[in-house]
Formats: sequence, C-alpha cells, structure tokens
Amino acid sequence: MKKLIALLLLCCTVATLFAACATGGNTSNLPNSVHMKELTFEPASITIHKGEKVNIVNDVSMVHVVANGTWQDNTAKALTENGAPQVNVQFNGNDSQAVGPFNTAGTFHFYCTVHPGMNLTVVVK
Ligand SMILES: [Cu+2]
Repeated sequence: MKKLIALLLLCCTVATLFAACATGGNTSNLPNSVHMKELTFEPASITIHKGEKVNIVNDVSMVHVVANGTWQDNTAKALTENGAPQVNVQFNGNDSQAVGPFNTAGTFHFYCTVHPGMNLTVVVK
C-alpha cells in the first residue's frame, strides 16, 4: 500500500512539472499567433479584438525586425497609423514576442524591415 501511494505521489509530481514546462517557455500556441518563416508572415493577415495583443513567433533561426510600415513593391515605407501601437521589435531567431495591445479598431500595417515584401496586416474589431 505504501508503495502504491509513493508511486501515485511521484506520478503527480511528474505531471505537475510537465504541465509547468509546457506552459512556461513555449508561446507558439497562444491565441493570436502569427508565425515568421524565412521571408513571410503566416498568416499574412490576422483579425483580433480590441485590447488584445498579437503574439509573433519566429520559427526560423533568422533575424527579423518588425515595425510599423509596409513594403510597396520593393520599397520600404515606414507608416504612422492612428490607433496603432508603436512597434519596433527585433527577433534574433527561434524566439517570440507579443506586440500591442491594440486598443483601437482599424486596419494596421507592419513589415519586416529586413526582408522585402514581408508584410503583416492586423485588423482590430
Ligand atoms: Cu524578416
């Protein structure tokens, strides 16, 4: 009987540790996640609710710099859009950061300043 209780306790401890690890470092499955590949955001457009953030997950071992603006053809255009949070975030590879919160409804444009054509649209409802 004592052995059984000890075994149960061990199982509980392991399960608790596992759960803590699963929720600790990995943010790739949070709601409102946008993934960055080599040259693209996936999805390239995301719709969220007012007050929410966008969790940007860099799936590759590359530097990306996400800021307010857009690529038009191969020309980088910095933008200041009313109601958009100011974003200028560097990713160094296989990392993630949340941007926002987005407190104003509207359509906002972000780009990776490093990679031509790498655009992200955030629609806030
Ligand atoms: Cu990039």
